[in-house]
Amino acid sequence: MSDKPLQIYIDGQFLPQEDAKISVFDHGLLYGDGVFEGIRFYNDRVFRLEQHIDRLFDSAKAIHLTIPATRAEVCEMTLETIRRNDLHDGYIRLVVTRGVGSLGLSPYHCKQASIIVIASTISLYPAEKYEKGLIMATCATRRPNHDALSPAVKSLNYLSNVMAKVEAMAAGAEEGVMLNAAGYVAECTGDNIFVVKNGVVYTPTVASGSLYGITRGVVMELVAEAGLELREVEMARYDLYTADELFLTGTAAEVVPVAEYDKRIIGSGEPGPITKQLIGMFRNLVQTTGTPIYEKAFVS
Ligand code: PXG
Repeated sequence: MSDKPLQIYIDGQFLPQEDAKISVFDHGLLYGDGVFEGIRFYNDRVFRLEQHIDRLFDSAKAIHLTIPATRAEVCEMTLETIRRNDLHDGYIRLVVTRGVGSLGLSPYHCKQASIIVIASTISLYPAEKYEKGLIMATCATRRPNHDALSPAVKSLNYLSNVMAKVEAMAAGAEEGVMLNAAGYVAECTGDNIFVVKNGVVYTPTVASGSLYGITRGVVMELVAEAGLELREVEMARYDLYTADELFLTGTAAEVVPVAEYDKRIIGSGEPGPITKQLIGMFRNLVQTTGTPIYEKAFVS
């Protein structure tokens, strides 16, 4: 990345990063009241932009938050933020906070939600992890139950994920598996999870407590394209321990193999053939599809 300060979009203005600030009375800060998206762009194209914007609006609707812009406008502010920073490959953090209110939980004192777009880069796992696989452990912290906070909402409340990440790292692992209240596998702290067993690909149902991951959806499409069978199931730790292959999906992580989980070596201990095939297909797709960032100016 260059030394030029990033231009950050906040509520209709582009500000240099040192001036890009929000109020201490914003309920996003006071209560984690808001929603967000993490989006990637590759080779001058934003990957699955519309799907991310749709999920953002769904998350907002679920928490009774009105985004003060249309979907098309949010797409355009995202693209314009990348253009203003003259970036070609990178990561977008799109945040909608409840906005400025009083010191009290009620969101009804917050006049208008704030929209923030940051276009930058993200540090992935080192390249070696895609060749060798990650080490994972089970976290003590559970995914929130559907009767607490819907695990499908991509909210600004990531404290349980942060605690789970701390637990995974304390166990000497790089990522952690989060279970639901019943003890079934939900997902990881910032990624969805997939198992390959006897040539069939499995992933936990969203009802198990996972996010509708955009990368999860893409990998489900790629599994079908590869002529493989995919099953969404309730999954226990046992199914992960005994998997032939295990891999994670996420916007930041992309598709990354797992080599070891709770001290059990997964499969042969090396990324398996189906994982490798899906990584190849995914890399090809992100480089060749997506919403163009810079071509729009030429459309009459
Ligand atoms: N589950 C959770 C809890 C997530 O936060 C995913 C699954 C994967 O979803 P997508 O749509 O990205 O395929 C996520 C998203 C990070 C980081 O710094 C990770 C996410 C979001 C923001 C930051 O690792 N993961």
